[in-house]
Amino acid sequence: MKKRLITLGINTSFLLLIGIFLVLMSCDRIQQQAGVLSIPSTKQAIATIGSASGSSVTGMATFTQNGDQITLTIEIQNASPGIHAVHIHENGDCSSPDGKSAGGHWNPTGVAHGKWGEGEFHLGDLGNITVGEDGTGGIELTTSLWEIGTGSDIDVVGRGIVVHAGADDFTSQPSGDAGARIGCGAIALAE
Ligand SMILES: [Cu+2]
Ligand SMILES: [Zn+2]
Repeated sequence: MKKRLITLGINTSFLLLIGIFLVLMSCDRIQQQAGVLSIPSTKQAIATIGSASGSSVTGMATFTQNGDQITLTIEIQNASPGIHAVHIHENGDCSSPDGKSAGGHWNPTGVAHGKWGEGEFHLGDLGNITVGEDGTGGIELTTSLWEIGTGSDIDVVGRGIVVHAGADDFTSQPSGDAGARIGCGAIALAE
């Protein structure tokens, strides 16, 4: 009698294990099917903004792709209250203390400097950030004019984000007369 009970116990456990195994298998299959059906994973690029020209500016720029739209969010801290120009510059190189290693404005379409969305403007002409009394500020921009990680002329990866001491007047050539470079960050593909 006791032996029969043990056998029954083993059989039940065995069936239970098979059951769990089958449930796990089907979950895995559902996940695989969902993977095939879902839209391609969103690509992201980031730049950590560090100080330049003796400032104490810090910040973060995040590019997130959704279909053919890329949304850029920039947040800065420890900046002087007021208006500060921010651009994408040619080089993701912030090695020089004055930020000049980032080169000029990123301008793959070869047009004049200007205001984003109005007439001619560089693809790096992001505009101005208004910084409050607490030293923080930011901008958000969504566009289909850039790409992330494609290696094309309009790929933002490998470029640099530069924050300036002054405002961009949107008319002075070639860079809006925005003054010294007080923040700089290289744009890299996020893992
Ligand atoms: Cu600039
Ligand atoms: Zn420009």
